[in-house]
Amino acid sequence: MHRHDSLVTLQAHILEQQSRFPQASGTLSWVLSALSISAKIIANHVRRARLDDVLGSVGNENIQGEQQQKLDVIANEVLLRTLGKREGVAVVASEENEEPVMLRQVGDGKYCVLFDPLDGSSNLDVCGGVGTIFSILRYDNPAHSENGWLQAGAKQVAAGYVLYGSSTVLVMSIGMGVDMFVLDPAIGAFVRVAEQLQIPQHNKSYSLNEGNRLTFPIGYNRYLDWAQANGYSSRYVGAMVADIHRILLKGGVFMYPPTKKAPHGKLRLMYEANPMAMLIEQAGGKAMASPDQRILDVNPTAIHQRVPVIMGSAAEVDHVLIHLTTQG
Ligand code: AHM
Ligand code: MG
Repeated sequence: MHRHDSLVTLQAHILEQQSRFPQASGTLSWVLSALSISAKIIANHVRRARLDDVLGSVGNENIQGEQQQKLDVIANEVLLRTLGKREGVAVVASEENEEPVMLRQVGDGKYCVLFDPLDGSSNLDVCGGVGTIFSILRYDNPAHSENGWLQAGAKQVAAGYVLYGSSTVLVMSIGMGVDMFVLDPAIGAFVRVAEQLQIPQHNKSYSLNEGNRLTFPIGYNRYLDWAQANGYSSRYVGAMVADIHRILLKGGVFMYPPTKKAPHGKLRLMYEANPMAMLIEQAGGKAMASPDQRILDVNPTAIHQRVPVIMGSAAEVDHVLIHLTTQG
């Protein structure tokens, strides 16, 4: 059995980090604890798939024009209900809702929480990994009152994801490195299993939907030719949280390039690309939208906007970028 020097729960970890900032009000800690409770409730629903009637579509399309799965709706409601109770939250924005929901007047709430409640939900039918992704922005400046959530990812105060895989894992950052927790179902608490994660600098592994290869910009195909000639492996779950979790732990590069069907890529900037980019960079990796555009510097113009994604080990990302810019 693996032994830890000391057992630190997520709750204790958050209080520990908060105590390093004597002036902190504890508001962010309350928001993070709401996310942790949501994760436990959603994990419980995911684990009961097929025992309870939670699979399949509800027959509606969400704002993205995608079929909503029953569990998408359940997870969204869990997050809205749990975060709605926290006074520090002024606004929540979800992949599943057309417009952000204002919970309180600016000034009363301090944060905007953006999330994808259940990313990769089509994997649920086959017992594959799915996840919740979240991004937290400051929202206490009255000058920001209109569309104040449209801030570049570099301004995130916290970001993270929960992977409902063979175990339930929560990975997050408040801008001081990346820490990892596993839900211990016996005690109902997330227990810290790793601190200050660092992404491996190299791994000959790429992760993207190669089925779209014929409609990628040419540079991606130059990269794939090079990678395949150089002994790279392909690993793609098709659920961003599961793919990024693997890359964070083992290295490699994850991509969602522009395609004919999705000319700006498929992934959403505000609640998929930005939080993952913060985690990857905090772990020493690199996250780019194009050779000269860091994801975290993209200035958003719409809550559901999409962005191409190239992220992972810095050296592996660079191998992609060089093929996008040269005949390499
Ligand atoms: P979703 O938010 O509708 O679940 O879609 C996002 C998912 C990501 O998890 C994953 O990286 C991507 O879509 C996979 O797309 P594709 O099936 O085109 O490869
Ligand atoms: Mg998603």
